[in-house]
Amino acid sequence: MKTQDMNRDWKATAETLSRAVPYLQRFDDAIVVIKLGGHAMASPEGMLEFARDVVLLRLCGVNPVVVHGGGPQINKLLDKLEIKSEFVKGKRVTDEATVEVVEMVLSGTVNKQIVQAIQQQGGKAVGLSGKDANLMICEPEVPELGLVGTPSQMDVSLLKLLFEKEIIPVIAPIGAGRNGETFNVNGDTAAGAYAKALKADRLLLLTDVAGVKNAEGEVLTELKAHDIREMTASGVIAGGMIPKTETALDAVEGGVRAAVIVDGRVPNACLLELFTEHGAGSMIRA
Ligand code: X2W
Repeated sequence: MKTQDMNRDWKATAETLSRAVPYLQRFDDAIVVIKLGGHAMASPEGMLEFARDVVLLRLCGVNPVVVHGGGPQINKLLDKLEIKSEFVKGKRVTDEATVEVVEMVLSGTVNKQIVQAIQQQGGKAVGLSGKDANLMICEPEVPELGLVGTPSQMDVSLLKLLFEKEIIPVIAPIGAGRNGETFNVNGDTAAGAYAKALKADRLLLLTDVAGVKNAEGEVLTELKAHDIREMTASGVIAGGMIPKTETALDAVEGGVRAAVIVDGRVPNACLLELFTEHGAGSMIRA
């Protein structure tokens, strides 16, 4: 690079940082719950970038909480073990044999990959599931789904201790049952439950789509709860977007300041969403 170009580059970096000051102030000590889906973890470069963004958030005084999924990773091991699996309305029907694999993959492999990636970027992370310190107690959701849990009691006191020590919690969506059961919880549902229990400033649901679209196919950057209801009733919001918008709605009506369906394919999506006027998806407020 020529010296002149390099100067321009550094100047742009300095200007970007300077323009971020009001956002850095707004999010100082804020709690931001980030849902990272299993698809987003497929590329090592994507993981590295995500981990670096989370470390930067922590350095900027934000308290990030990562709640992850791992659907594709679970499918892979179930296939290898020749255990058949089916989904009803986006949720995996989970029997005893399946939940054993789900916990192994989520709490074992996936959780530790994220913890390690964050630490490779210089952060300090701790891997947990809902079973640790009674974080998330669940009840069975509906009998047809077997061991799929719905969060019924949250205890986030451990997370607050971790914030004080500037440690980043990375949480697998597994819940404990009152009778010793292990529950498989949808990753979005779990992220929403943690965000509500923490009264988070933001819930960021990272996805692989551009955001919530209107009937004309345009991405809407800001929506109110009633917009979501109308668009769902009229069928404009459909398919895989429904669980995301439902989680977002439930979160903002449960005390989360705003939920954002973020396009995780955009580079540095979390930073773009929190620290620039631009944003990177659809923001939902009560
Ligand atoms: C999910 C948990 C993982 C998850 C499952 O078994 O696949 C239920 O369906 P993604 O990557 O976010 O889809 N649980 C009940 O949510 O993963």
